[in-house]
Amino acid sequence: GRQGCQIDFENVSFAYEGASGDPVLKNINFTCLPGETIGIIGSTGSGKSSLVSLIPRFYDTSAGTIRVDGVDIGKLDPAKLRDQIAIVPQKSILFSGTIEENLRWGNEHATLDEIMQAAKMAEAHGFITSFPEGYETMLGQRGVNLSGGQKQRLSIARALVRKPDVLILDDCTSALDTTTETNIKESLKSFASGVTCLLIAQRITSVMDADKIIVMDDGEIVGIGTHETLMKSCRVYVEIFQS
Ligand code: DUT
Repeated sequence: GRQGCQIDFENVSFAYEGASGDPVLKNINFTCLPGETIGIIGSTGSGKSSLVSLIPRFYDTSAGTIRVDGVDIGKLDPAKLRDQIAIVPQKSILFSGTIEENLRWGNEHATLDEIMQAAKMAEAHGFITSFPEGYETMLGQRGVNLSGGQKQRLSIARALVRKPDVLILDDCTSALDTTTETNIKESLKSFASGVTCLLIAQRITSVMDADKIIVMDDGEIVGIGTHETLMKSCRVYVEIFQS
């Protein structure tokens, strides 16, 4: 089992190569403790996906430092770093093959038992076993048609099969009802010894019970705190709440 990492952003700025104008991220500072769940909220284009894409070094910062368990990620072996971090993207990427094959992708050594464990946590085991062929069910052109929410749950399960220290969910619970979403979050709390989780969301209800919520606006953090604190102190957060 894995522990969950501490993540520190220190004065991080970032601009996409070749892009003119303002950086996409400006002077980002925050700490995420091992096992914490951090919500990230903000309008479209505010920089949420860009921020999390820096953690596995899909891009390098323009300025500032990101540390994982105290070590500058610029000094870490990228392959090792990426092995610790699982990102579930906005659009799930499933391929033609069985559900089991899709869930094993990224961790070839996973046993069927581990795969089922992950699927249970992601609230996917129920609908998978309702198919006559269960985990052998084919996906893709000649396979079953899955709903958006079912695809999202398979993507989350696939990430959990990897047993990451850091789990990043990039707005991938939008097609789930709130009960399913809540059940998944409850399971994550008991996952291994506690994964560090960054949860990007559109809805306040998706993040309101996080340990901390980061509010992004135009590339900047305009608020960090619990739901209660932000409701009292962060205009942008209240606007999202009311919209
Ligand atoms: N951007 C690029 N190149 C990319 C990705 C994004 O120039 O490859 C720009 C678009 C936007 C800014 O970066 O002006 C921030 O985008 P990001 O996707 O990080 O914002 P978001 O908060 O995640 O938006 P959304 O909620 O729509 O996913």
